[in-house]
Amino acid sequence: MKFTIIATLVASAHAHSIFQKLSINGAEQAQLVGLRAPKEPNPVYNVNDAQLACGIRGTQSDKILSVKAGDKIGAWWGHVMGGAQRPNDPDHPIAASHKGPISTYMARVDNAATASPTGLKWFKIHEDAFNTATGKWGVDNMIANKGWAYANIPTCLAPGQYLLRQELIALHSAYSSMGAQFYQSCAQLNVSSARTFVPSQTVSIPSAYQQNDPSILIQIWVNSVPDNGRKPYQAPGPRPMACP
Ligand SMILES: [Cu+2]
Repeated sequence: MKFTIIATLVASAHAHSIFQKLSINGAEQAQLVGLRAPKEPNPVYNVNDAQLACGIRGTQSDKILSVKAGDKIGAWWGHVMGGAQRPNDPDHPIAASHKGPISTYMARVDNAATASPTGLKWFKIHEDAFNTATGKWGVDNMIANKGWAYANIPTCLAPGQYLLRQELIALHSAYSSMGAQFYQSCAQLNVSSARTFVPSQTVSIPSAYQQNDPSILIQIWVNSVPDNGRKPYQAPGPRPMACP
């Protein structure tokens, strides 16, 4: 019995996930095309790590994907590179224990295939954090969507090249410092648009987050249920931009 419990804990500690594929208005792209992604499903723990921007350095596509303002971008998460680690992998797309918010950011760059991920001015375009009525986290919705989490390119956004960053924060062990797990990859996009909006409220990543932010150092387990006691939860960083 004791052995079983320990084995389960060890297995879940290695559950993790990788954002490794994109879709554009439902059209699935080939794996890793137009994407910078980690090779291994390991998270960043330190909010001051430069790799918080686009994930632990792994693969980097030489392709830039063409999209239009207003397009629906899908990010696909899988337990390991390729998806499931084995048939009926219970930790694919991610272990259900990994409750937390999913947020999507963008940043303007000169060349999306070559730009450094550090020193950029990021703005959030979407977040799916926590629903107090249902007790569901963004991660729960992604699992229900078979690994897909979506965000729309703002309709007003100025044309140009951008990195699109989707971040999943797993909060199951966030009750201790450095316990929150940050997973992210960055898509390389060329956005065409008829409008010219440039978001003025931006943040740097890293440095936007504090390790002891109440959204990052948090006990979500209340009475043995990871639902934050149904109290409101706000994802770290700014709120999503709104078109004027
Ligand atoms: Cu994990």
